[in-house]
Amino acid sequence: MKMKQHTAYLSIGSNKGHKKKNLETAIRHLHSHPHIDVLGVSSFYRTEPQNFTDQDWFVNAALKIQTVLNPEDLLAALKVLEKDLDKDGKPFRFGPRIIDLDIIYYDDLILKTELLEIPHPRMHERCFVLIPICDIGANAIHPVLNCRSDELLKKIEQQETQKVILLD
Ligand code: PH2
Ligand code: MG
Ligand code: MG
Repeated sequence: MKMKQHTAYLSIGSNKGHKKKNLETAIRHLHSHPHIDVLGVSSFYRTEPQNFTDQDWFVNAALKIQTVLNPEDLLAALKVLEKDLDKDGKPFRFGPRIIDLDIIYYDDLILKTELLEIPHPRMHERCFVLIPICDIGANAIHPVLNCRSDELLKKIEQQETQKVILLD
């Protein structure tokens, strides 16, 4: 039986160790995952830390994937990968980490449980998420705000002072 395929957008970030290499390693692992196809990878950006600002800058990117996994199983797969690449884990919420993988969109699903919220609850305030998302999914619709991703970015671009610099 053929399982239904879903399209999801992920945000990926690292601010510990060799950040660019960490992203590349995580993307390689995702490519070899039996239930995940990586359809698109954005440019990489050097980004100023948000929330907890007294830490190293991040390298951030976004991924478009196709998967037969349901949202909870996809989250579990991403957590396994985060753990595999970072045995120590992050020291505290929003703190430094080798790899962070977040689900931004999953089809046009709206979901809020104790474990998981989709779309990601802070994505529309974050240039470090929206700029990479727009590289690969400018027309992806935010199902709660009912708005294209490039429109979300336009709304915050003017007031948002966060620095996001294209990595060469
Ligand atoms: N992730 C956070 C908190 N702050 N700042 C940047 N620039 N990039 C991130 O990926 C990031 C952050 C929590 O996951
Ligand atoms: Mg995160
Ligand atoms: Mg996370």
